[in-house]
Amino acid sequence: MSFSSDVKEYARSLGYDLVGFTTADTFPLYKEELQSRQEMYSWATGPDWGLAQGTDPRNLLPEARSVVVVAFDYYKHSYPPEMVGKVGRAYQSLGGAPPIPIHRARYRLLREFLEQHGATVGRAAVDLPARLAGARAGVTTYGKNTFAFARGGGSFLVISTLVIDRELQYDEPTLEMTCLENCNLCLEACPTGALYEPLRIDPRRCIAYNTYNAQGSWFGGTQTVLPLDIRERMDTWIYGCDICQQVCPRNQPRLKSRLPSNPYLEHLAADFQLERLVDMSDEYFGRLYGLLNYVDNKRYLQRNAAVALGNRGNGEAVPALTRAMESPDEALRGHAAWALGKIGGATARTILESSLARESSEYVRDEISAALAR
Ligand code: B12
Ligand code: SF4
Ligand code: SF4
Repeated sequence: MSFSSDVKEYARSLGYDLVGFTTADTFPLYKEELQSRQEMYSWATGPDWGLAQGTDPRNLLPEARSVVVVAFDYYKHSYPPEMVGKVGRAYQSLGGAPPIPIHRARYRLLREFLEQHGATVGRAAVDLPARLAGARAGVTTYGKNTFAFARGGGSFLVISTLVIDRELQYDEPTLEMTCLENCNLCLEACPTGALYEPLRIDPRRCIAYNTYNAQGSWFGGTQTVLPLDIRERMDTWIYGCDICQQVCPRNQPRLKSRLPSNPYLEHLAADFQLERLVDMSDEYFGRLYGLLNYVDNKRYLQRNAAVALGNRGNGEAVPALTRAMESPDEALRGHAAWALGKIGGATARTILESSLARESSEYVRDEISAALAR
């Protein structure tokens, strides 16, 4: 067997569903996209989050010759209803992106295999354009929602890339959009208008971005207060968003199939409640951190959970939000006030009024006043 087929065989034995190879040539389309939408991606192209570096695999390995692209289908088990609509499945998935230990281990094994066979592997290639690399390596095509789709399949994939200094037998690129004729369901369903035209998203309006773009997050953001128009549209998402995938006809076979449950997720789901998240202890945050680790501070998840409770609009949330109004964290108090205003009713109003009487933060006072004026 050749080195190329050995690599494919080994990657499949590790559980990867798709494997393909492309050259280490630059990605001009990617450069063009990032340059033409600089204001949308400025948060991701600076020194903290160097997407722009990904336009050239040689930035990861000067002697790069090839890119190995692997994709893992994370929809092989069902997802607990308690967490669906709140946490994106990619994050719930134990096969998710590298920070999740099982995926990191799989990725490390593939890297070691390549090295043991004489290849030099570039630094962890998180910054290569995974979707474009997937299309160039013949592994995936595009949907209007910007997602990479498996050929003839769905988009519930996480994609990883490894840059190496060896030549491989390259696959035929599949750089095409394979949407159903006249379908625009994803664009119509995106609640914030983030998907503003086929194949283009303004990340700053994406619910996913807003849930974890925060100070200290991997996403290099600085946002603590969620924009009001985004809050209204976040529904109950506290980490990620799957809407533009959920509505896609090409994902329906998987969404509707009866799949085995995942015992670990079921275990987490048993006490996964928005009320509990608003109030969460450090110990509980530690348990969730394995899945929700873009933010390094529980306050952002607490804030998101408060917004989600407001959007759920159920009066049962008032006690948890009342406790949140006593938190030392201004951002949490401000978003809890917004949520109480959204829920409305006499009890919520009384809590808001008494909170206003003792509140010293100008920002929180403004949030409370706006909530009372609803
Ligand atoms: C930054 C980022 C985000 C940002 C911005 C997303 C974005 N689309 O730019 C935010 C925080 C919003 C985000 C959210 C999510 N992300 Co994200 N994200 C990334 C990251 C790190 C870079 C994405 C990127 O390159 N953006 C730059 C823009 C320019 O690229 P693009 O949107 O893909 O645009 C493409 C099209 O315009 C296309 N194109 C342009 N013209 C033409 C013409 C033709 C003919 C064709 C065919 C194509 C084409 O080329 C561009 C390059 O791919 C990648 C990992 C990586 N290193 O690649 C993961 C990644 C894209 N994310 C992923 C996931 C799972 C998500 C979420 C679903 C998570 C969740 N549940 O909430 C959401 C989905 C949001 C969405 N609709 O994309 C997966 C997607 C897997 C897949 N099947 O596609 C990736 C690949 C991570 C991974 N390792 O698997 N993400
Ligand atoms: S993930 Fe949600 S908010 Fe982001 S583009 Fe898709 S539907 Fe819109
Ligand atoms: S919902 Fe329709 S338009 Fe959007 S990605 Fe799926 S097939 Fe394409």
